Amino acid sequence: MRWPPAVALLLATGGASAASVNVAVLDERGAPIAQAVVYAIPEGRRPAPPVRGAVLDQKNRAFVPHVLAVQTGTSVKFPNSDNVRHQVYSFSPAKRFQLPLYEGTPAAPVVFDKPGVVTLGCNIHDRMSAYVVVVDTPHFGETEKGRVSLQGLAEGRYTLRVWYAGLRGEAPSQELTLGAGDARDVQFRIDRK
Ligand SMILES: [Cu+2]
Repeated sequence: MRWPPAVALLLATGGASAASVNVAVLDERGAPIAQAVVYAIPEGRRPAPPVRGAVLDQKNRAFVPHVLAVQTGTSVKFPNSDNVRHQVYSFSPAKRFQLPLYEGTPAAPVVFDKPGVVTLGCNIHDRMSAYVVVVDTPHFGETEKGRVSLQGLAEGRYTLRVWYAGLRGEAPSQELTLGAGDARDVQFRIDRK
């Protein structure tokens, strides 16, 4: 399960000195980019491994959510909430796998052990697609109306990156140095043409 942001913040920091970054992700005309994953990689510090798993469900012949961000090393469960069988697969270099054809819950979760974007499909339903965005940090979030807030960050230097479905080339990035208690506003303007 995933904790709501407020709870996750308390678990991550337990204190008032944590910094936060409010990120806007906009296209070349200033329109918000939805379902963009924003993540902050700490510089010179190796984040603790993930303690929680994640779930990518299959409902009404679609993956839910369509974009799932996880920290490297996270195990993801793939329940099937439909009454038709699905067969989940990926050919992406960051994680190649194929689950057996199944209903209900498959025997074991899939561990995403390398960073990168993993594109998922279903062998039975060509139109089903999803992305697991595997990042080397516990500090990530997904934009809603082009905005996302990363909270509970320790002070230090970070590289902030953005990924969204359809991105061509390298993930846009910005360097950031956070002091204790900082609340920073950052904007990405991405030319989508
Ligand atoms: Cu399917």
